[in-house]
Amino acid sequence: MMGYQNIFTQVQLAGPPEVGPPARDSDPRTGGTASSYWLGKVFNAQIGPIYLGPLGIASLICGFLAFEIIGLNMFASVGWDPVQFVRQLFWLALEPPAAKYGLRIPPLAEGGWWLIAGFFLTTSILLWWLRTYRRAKALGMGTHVAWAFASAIFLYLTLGFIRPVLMGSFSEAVPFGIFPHLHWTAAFSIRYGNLFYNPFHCLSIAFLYGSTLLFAMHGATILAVGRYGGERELEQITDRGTATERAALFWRWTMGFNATMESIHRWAWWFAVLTTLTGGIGILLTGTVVDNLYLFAVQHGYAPHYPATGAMDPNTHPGAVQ
Ligand code: 07D
Ligand code: 07D
Repeated sequence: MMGYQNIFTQVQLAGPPEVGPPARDSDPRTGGTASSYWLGKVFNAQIGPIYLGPLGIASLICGFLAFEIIGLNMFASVGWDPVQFVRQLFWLALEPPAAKYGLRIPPLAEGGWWLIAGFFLTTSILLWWLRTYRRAKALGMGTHVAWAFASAIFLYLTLGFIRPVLMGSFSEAVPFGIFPHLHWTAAFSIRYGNLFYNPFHCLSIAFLYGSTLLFAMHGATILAVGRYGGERELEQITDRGTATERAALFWRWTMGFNATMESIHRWAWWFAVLTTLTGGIGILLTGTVVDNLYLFAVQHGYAPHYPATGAMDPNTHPGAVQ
């Protein structure tokens, strides 16, 4: 029923399975497709065909190995007690080697497992990147997804490998673990004088916030003109229909100008890509080029000298814990 649509209603199409166009290379995609009404509530109802090429399988194996090494080390850290493993799961960690090992190979129990897990996780991610690149080529698509993913991988590699190597120690890298990686994030900020004073952290935040704003505006706009065929966005680049005209006029009315059906996707791509690209640059410079971000900010006139704030150091208050 093509009735009135709002944000809580949607149209679920059901038809013969869609197998997709032929690929340009050998094509070991599974024949099978299935359909799920409930998955269709949020995604597309059709599941598959999936493509399990050698890169995909190798990536999943490496990812599984990393996951197992991390999980078993966490399990060992609670004396193989299943109850404590579940209870403390979010707090458990597989930590990188201590600073005394520098970039040398440490014993397994003192960071060796961390290195091995990191190796497999990185291999898994890089193989998955190749998969996104090669599948796009096989379908005759552009490689925009792969290059966006590469930007995220750049931040990941900076955090866990490139910067630690520049600093001369794997101890600088991030631990595996749900809360432990947040503790690392907080400690990193404090250690290097408050990440808020890193201009690249500011840029990364602006692009992250900008990404959510753009995503909300774009998603809302297309849904709002869905009844005029607005979701056929790309056709409407060359064949501007009434949906595009209404959407564009809406934004000119409300904010004076509008993106186009094509340019809005470039905006989205660049905002997302620049979040992790500027972020990675910021991390790369912290501790390597700038040792203390607060002092750097004082030096460059965007943070006051401490006494100039007039605030009392709480440690000097009567009754402060000494
Ligand atoms: C929704 C797409 C799906 C992805 C999901 C995450 C894993 C981890 C755990 C094997 C948006 C899958 C999770 C594979 C499995 C183990 C031990 C993406 C979506 C659902 N973080 N971080 C999270 C990672 C860093 C920070 C959550 C990864 C940096 C803060 C999840 C990396 C710093 C907060 C997670 C990474 C940092 C989080 C939710 C890699 C600075 C939160 C993520 C590989 C950037 C939030 C308890 C999410 C949270 C959170 C994963 C790196 C900061 C566990 C894989 C070192 C401040 N991070 N993170 O939804 O709830 O992403 O933490 O670099 O508050 Mg993190
Ligand atoms: C982590 C890219 C890698 C992920 C990959 C995916 C898998 C498989 C499996 C789905 C996220 C791997 C996939 C493993 C998944 C399944 C099954 C992207 C990643 C390859 N900060 N901060 C940022 C804010 C503070 C700190 C960025 C806000 C404090 C550090 C972002 C605030 C301190 C780092 C951001 C705030 C601090 C960051 C991350 C507010 C802590 C980073 C962008 C309001 C006390 C990272 C330059 C991103 C960075 C980063 C936001 C505060 C520390 C914009 C909004 C001051 C150490 N912070 N932050 O996309 O780039 O990450 O910094 O207070 O390293 Mg911050």
